[in-house]
Amino acid sequence: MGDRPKTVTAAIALFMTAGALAADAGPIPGNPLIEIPAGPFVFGRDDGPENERPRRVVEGQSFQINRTEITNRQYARFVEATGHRPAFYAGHPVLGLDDRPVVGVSWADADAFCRHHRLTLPSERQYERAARGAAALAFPWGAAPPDDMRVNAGAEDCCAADARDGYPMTAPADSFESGASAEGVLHLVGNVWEWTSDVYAPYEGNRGGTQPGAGTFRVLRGGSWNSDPSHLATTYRLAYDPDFRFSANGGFRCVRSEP
Ligand SMILES: [Ca+2]
Ligand SMILES: [Ca+2]
Repeated sequence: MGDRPKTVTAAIALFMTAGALAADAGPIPGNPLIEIPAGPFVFGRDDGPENERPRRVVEGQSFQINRTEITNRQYARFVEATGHRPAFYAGHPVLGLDDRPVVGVSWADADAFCRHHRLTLPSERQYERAARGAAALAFPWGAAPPDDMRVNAGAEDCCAADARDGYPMTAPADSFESGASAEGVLHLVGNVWEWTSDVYAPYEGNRGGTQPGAGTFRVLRGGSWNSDPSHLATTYRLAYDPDFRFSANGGFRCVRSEP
């Protein structure tokens, strides 16, 4: 028992060192890029909605992903530097706060932001690797179902806001540390849906037939502040009109991929 505190201290110090080594300040001030190592991971699943099938193991390349969703402060700097149109909710008393994830952006707005920083939107595969880890976790933090400490979510029934987690709408992008992924990425589930680079289509090997929106819509991932538990999943695919920029619950983050 006598040396137990020492062991605990050593374990915490090691974890912090590993975290520091894996982060790169990146091109967006205040939003470091977190290294996601190469290796096999599970993509898709067979026990959920038809469009998430089939489950298969794929070989992942290493990449880096923003630690947090892009914030209003970060998006405003991009608007100022480029003259790009502001986010639709930039002036909203809650949704427009500096530290909250930017919402009210089309797919092209999000893509332009990432490209301005010589980054791209994550592919569905990159999102899923970052969110599920190498061990096909059900959630970024593990197997336990979402709770008020880990996720900024909505009500149990579909599509209503809920403040039991402390936030009726968006929460600061840098919050809910206990919901972080193994690599330390925040809000991969909940807070705001996140645009991916992928055009919506059935997965390779899917036998479900035609899916509405395939070939034209883009995919959002992760659920948001007004999502119920069925949408707060690392595999759920939301196909959406890429030109729609009026969603108060949709944002994004960026990645840097290997050349
Ligand atoms: Ca909430
Ligand atoms: Ca999110």
